[in-house]
Amino acid sequence: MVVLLTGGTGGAKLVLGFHEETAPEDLVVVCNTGDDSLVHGLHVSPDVDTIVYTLAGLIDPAKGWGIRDDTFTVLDQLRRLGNETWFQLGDRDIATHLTRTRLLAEGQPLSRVTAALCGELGVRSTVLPMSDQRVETRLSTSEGELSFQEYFVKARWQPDVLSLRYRGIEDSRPSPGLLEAIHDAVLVVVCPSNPATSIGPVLAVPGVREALRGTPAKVAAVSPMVGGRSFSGPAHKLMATLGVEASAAGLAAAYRDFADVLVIDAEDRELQPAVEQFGVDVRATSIRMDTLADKKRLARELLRLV
Ligand code: FO1
Repeated sequence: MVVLLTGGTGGAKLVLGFHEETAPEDLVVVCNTGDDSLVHGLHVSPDVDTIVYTLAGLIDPAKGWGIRDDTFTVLDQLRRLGNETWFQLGDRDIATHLTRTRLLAEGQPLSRVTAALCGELGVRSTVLPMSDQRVETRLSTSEGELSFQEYFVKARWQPDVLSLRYRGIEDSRPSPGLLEAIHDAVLVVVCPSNPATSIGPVLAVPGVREALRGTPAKVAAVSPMVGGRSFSGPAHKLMATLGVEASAAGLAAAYRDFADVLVIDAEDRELQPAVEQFGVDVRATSIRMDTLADKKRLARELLRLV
């Protein structure tokens, strides 16, 4: 069994590579839920949905989130009715949020709701939200305190971030089966997702970090950046909130207590000694995942570690 810890778009590329290269039933994908938001009264779980849509073959490949060829009739009407519409919800995507919101209101935990959505959409891998309890990433910025989506989508990650916290994390518990999956896996992969806002919340759920330290599985992390800049999004800008520099070496510092190996881009090869000084092994290879072939090749390289 392979366990993948991930956020949304960046991590989903590697998740798809694994999905193509292994039996889908052997994959457990653990998703960040710190980005979850209530939008027009609906519970939106962007990272969970990005993974589910990716594995169901529904993802919009251009945006990396939402459903391919979706329409926006509901959003247009919401705008007409005077609602804020900076968060783009497609019509088919809204069907997911309506279903999730109803099932949650009926008392089902998010993990069970996610399993039900996976079942209906034909996803055979296990997709686990990190926790059934509500955790919300809050950023203290030059423009005041913002939720993740207010920072990322509405403010286009322009405000300076002074600090961040995961509201509710102390009272959260890992989703049922999450710690067992980490313990029973042969390989755990930390996907190339934002270490502060995507992986950080997953690691902060009580018990997860300890499980990663204690597992007999090989634990590998893939860098989300090259040359000190992220492939997409603000990962490099937010590394300082973890107290580390924006580089592969900073990532090694952040993950050193549980990572056996860090996969960095060949262009960052000169950082190998700086990573190794944290006691983390290095694999330098191409970590760009523009094509399906790239995603599969990187998954194969990671599988070869075990
Ligand atoms: N990202 C955007 O940049 N703009 C949007 O309007 C937007 C809407 C959206 C709706 C549903 C969903 O599942 C994801 C959506 N995303 C949007 C992506 C999301 O904000 C981020 O990719 C993740 O939260 C970061 O991992």
